[in-house]
Amino acid sequence: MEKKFKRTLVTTALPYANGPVHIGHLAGVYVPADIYTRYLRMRGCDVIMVGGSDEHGVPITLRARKESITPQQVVDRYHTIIKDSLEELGISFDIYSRTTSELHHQTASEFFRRLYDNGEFTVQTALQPYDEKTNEFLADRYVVGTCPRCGNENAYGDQCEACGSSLNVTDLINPRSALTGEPVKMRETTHWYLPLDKWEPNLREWILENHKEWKTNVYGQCKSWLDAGLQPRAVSRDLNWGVPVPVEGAEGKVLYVWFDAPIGYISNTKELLPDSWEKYWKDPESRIVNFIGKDNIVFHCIVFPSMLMAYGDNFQLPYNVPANEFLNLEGDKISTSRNWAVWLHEYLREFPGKQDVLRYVLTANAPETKDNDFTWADFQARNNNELVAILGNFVNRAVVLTHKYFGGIVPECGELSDTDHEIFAELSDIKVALSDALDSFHFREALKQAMEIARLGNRYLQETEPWKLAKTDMTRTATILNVALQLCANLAIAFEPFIPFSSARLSKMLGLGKLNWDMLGRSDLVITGNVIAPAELLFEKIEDSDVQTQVQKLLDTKKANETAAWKAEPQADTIEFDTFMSSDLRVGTVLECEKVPKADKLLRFLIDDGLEKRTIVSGIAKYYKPEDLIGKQVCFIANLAPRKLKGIVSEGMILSAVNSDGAIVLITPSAPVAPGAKIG
Ligand code: B3M
Ligand code: ZN
Repeated sequence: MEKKFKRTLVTTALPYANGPVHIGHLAGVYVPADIYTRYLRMRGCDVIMVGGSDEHGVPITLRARKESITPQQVVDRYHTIIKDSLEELGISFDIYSRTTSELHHQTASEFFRRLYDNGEFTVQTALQPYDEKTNEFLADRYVVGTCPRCGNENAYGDQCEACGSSLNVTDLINPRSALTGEPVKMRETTHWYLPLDKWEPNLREWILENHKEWKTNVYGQCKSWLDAGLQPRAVSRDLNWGVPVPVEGAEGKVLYVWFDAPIGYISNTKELLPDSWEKYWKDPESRIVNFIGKDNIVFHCIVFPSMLMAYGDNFQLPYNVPANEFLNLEGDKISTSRNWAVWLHEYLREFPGKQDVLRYVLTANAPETKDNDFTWADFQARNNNELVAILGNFVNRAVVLTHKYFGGIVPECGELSDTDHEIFAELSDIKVALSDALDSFHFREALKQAMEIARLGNRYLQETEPWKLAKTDMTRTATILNVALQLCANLAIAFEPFIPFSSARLSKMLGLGKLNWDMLGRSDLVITGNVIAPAELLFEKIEDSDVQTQVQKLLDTKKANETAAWKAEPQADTIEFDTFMSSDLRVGTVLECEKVPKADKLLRFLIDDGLEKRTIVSGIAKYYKPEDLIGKQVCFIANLAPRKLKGIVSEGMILSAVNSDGAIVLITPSAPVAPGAKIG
């Protein structure tokens, strides 16, 4: 028998406020957390969901430098975008706060101070890169140099973005400061370390012995960390953005962002419930569930629990950490810096009123056990073939038929047939499977079960054919439509955690009051004699053109990235002036231009060069239409030895430039000049 809990605290990973949130964040964290919380609310549980923006850390300072604004301005901007867009998606936070709040600074500061006073930290001195021009220590990200693996000259101190290797500052060849370009010097600095090794036996017992039921990806990662042996971890940094280390002599040092961020869960709870927050954290009858992505597992299962144990005072460790894997986008890793993402705030603008479609697709395709791929084709297919064709279609048929045969009044349910009994028996099986799946954090499975109710409904109408019976047996027709409407009401309940906007519309259409989970499975939810609203479509088809627009947007991003990654070639060896002067460059006017047969790259030009006419063959056919070039002026090398191309003697070479995307662009004079004019 599962332990009963008095209350539940749901936490969601705090997104860095250095960019908006994208579908990866949603699928990994916010949508599953919201489903779980809504489900518990429907069950009448005492549950709160807390979240907020993670506003400290180096990435935010980097962004601020790049844009020449302050870190505070960066986080103000993104915190608002993130908060508003999550709210619009229906992520039903009880509080969404931020780590720059005064309460958080106080809470994190006090937390550190208690560990410090209790002697929970060790102090270590290490060498850290230093910029002597600006007189500051540099975070690894602030050091650039040559990657020892691939030779990229702009690799960061923690990672080379060209080849993907993770690096240490000391691996870089010629490390220099990203701020000033100065070569970095290594200087000694002192930091506080949390000896994770001290907590290893407790962690082993807590996770490896007592939480074998955790998701295998989470359990496995914890086990490999624990088996590798834990090391003390630095919890402070030399940085001027963050929670100052509350210890004398620690000027210029702040708490490491991963030390203060999880404390944010505590600060948020405190801010929400100033008088009763403690019971969510310290009562063994509370259960804490941390929704996170897989890259955050070590911090939530090893580091933060060690901090909580070091703090003592009855702080409870999480009941579960149902971390998800990653969601990719059209086959590529989602990346904020490469703008390879579907941004939530843009989606909301471009698909107004379609919050539920995104919620549905991200759940149906959630990366629960392995990385998954989001594609726009799948988005469209799931909307059109599942939401529209199965769920929307069933509800629409039931409501339309009720209007057609009973003027929109819920008809009376007569005696139930065997088929009707079977329907309700299946419904009650679905309820068990659906609830089990939700309790065990299997949201994809849960969604599938909810959809089973709509499939059941469609099958029921198909088998009973009330539109035929209506001609002969209105009593039976009434019963069938009553059953169908009861199924619709059950759908409103079952789908509420997943697609709350549609559930609310459906519930309103049927005139239902407040819904709760206990009602699921019942056959008397829609009241006989009540009038239901006219049918309105819950979902609409997504057209090819909508999807194409999105795909095109991604293609444009890809192209922009390739162009951005383009670098001019290194300069060629120096030549003497005379060498240059020996090439005879001129301007000519195009008299004729045509494609060279059987050579798809080549154009044949006839050029007026001021003396006579000359033929030049040039490989630019992919980029220009021949007829567009007639009459234009081009630049060419006049004294190049003639060569034969596809049987044509080419007397010179037309000058062009190869653009960053590989396209060829002709070089032309900025104003007309006399044919044969010399260039130099
Ligand atoms: N901001 C990392 C992330 O967004 C971090 C999570 C903090 S949760 C306490 O992946
Ligand atoms: Zn590299």
